[in-house]
Amino acid sequence: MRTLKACLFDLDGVIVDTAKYHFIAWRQIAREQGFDFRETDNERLKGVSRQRSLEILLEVGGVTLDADAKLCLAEKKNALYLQYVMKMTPEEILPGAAEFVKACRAAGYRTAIATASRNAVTILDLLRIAPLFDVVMDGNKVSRTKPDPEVFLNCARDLRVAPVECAVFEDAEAGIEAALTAGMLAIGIGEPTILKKADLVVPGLSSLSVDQLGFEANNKTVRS
Ligand code: B16
Ligand code: MG
Repeated sequence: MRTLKACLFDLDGVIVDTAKYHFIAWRQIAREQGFDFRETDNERLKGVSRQRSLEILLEVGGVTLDADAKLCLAEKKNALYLQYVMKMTPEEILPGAAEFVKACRAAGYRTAIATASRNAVTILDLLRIAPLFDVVMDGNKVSRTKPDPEVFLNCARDLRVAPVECAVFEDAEAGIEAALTAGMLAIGIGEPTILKKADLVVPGLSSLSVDQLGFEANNKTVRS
């Protein structure tokens, strides 16, 4: 049995669907490089850092570029992406997400955002939900991306709780792996067939109650 003290939320795919804007921006970069980038390829970019996303994109198109050209393209993609992000409003928060985070806080859990995105603070401000999180651990503050557990372990450290006292909410396979490596309870948001290793998978935060979360934590044996 474990006592839960904190809830760590991934941003894209859990709190808000920015994947569609990432896709539009990456597809434009691909077209400029002379190849097509499809929505199925976009799945591979979820939860992955910007630089790593570019490498996957270029791999799909069979394009090789030097480091400077890659940096330039990543910056261009981000400028395109931000054109969409800057128009975001609180209506784009995924169903039940803000309510679930508020319920976690009301139940006494500390809360954090744990994301690969370097635009997280801007997005949280535009959605007007920044005050719902005690800690924002984003792509500017970590050096290793998921499936490395660094982002989640940093959250636990800053929240002053033990990793075993944390639950992670993640839509990407690499994020579930990272949570389990950190020794945390891993709640998958999405498809059970993709998030096979998660302790529990739900379609969205609107399908989960804080009581159910406590129940899952109680039933998970602490890994040594
Ligand atoms: P940025 P998450 C991730 O967010 C996205 O899923 C991923 O597609 C993106 O490449 C990454 O953030 C970096 O985003 O370009 O804004 O720094 O799922 O970790 O919240
Ligand atoms: Mg995600």
